[in-house]
Amino acid sequence: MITKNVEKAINEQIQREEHSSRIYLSMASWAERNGFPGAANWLYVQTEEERIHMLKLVHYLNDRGGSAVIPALEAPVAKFKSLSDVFEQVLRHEEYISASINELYAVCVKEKDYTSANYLQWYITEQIEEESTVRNILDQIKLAGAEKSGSFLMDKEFVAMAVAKRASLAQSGGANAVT
Ligand code: OFO
Repeated sequence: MITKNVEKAINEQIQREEHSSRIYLSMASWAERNGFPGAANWLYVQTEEERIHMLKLVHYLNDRGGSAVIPALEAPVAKFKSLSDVFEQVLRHEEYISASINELYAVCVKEKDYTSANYLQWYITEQIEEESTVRNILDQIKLAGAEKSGSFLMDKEFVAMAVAKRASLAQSGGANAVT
């Protein structure tokens, strides 16, 4: 049985993961409307991935005898200055998520809930990859520069990254991995 403190902390993480999904959905919609179809594609896949992160925690909490509570969410930002502004914000958000997962891990250890701490290892590893992918994207956006040809090539690159991301999501079972 999970303790009340761990249950509360996991519910807060459920809220953050779902909020992440909505933040990326808002960014995807902006990118789609502003001539970046490849980046939009990548962000739409990221939206699905965050929803899976949220669902995994919902099932985990309920399976352990806790209660996953589905929270209200504040509206995400809808306007961005540029594509690099979008990805600067993605990076800041992922860094915030990494810190929040570390906090959640600390709560589990404090409560001597080593089962939950062990479960969270997956999220800790996932965050290393997510931060590094977004840093890499930001570097590429900077390299591509403001010129149209650079943006065009970068957007093609995004299409390839989105296809690879979707394939790896399907390989890991996608939404089925959490049911
Ligand atoms: Fe992108 O973060 Fe979820 O965990």
